[in-house]
Amino acid sequence: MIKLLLGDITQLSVDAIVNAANSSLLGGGGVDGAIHRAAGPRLLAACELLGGCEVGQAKITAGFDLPARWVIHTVGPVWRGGENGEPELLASCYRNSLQLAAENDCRSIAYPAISTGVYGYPKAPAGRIALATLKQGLESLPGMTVTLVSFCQADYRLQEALLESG
Ligand code: AR6
Repeated sequence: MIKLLLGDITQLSVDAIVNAANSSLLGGGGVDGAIHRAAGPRLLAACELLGGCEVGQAKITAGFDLPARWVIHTVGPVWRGGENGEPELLASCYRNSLQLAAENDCRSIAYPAISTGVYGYPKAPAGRIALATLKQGLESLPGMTVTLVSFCQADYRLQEALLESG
């Protein structure tokens, strides 16, 4: 099942939240900064042990001070016009994060709109990729609930339109 939510992903009591990180996994701005602030310094200490992460891949840590049990750190592609593998890499972020959640017995996972902030991926194509990839992944994970979190109303309305048109 796919649900939409307008709000702050750091507040969610789900099994796992996804972090739109960078390849160092050592924190940054945007949702990454918000997650590190809310999870506390133990998150950075855990991330330091992971040795970074490739674009399109995902790694897991505990959620520490977050209501979520796990944080799944994935690294979205930087938008460079769309002809540099960006769609495949973004799909891979959604797919690998879902897979990692399932491997860790999660039944609920929440995603921010990966790559659509600092990394500049246009929101509508990014949203279509998220929905298509997650719908496909959920076919073999019938018990999993996915929440797509929008941080502003305009993004929420876009997600709603994409979900209805799909
Ligand atoms: N809850 C939900 N969504 C949020 C929140 C929040 N608390 N805060 C921001 N967003 P971005 P990226 C939305 O820039 O484009 C970092 O510095 C935001 O509105 O966080 O993948 C990393 O370290 C946007 O729609 O991630 C990397 O260097 C979405 O989250 C780089 O930014 C993603 O925006 C990654 O860039």
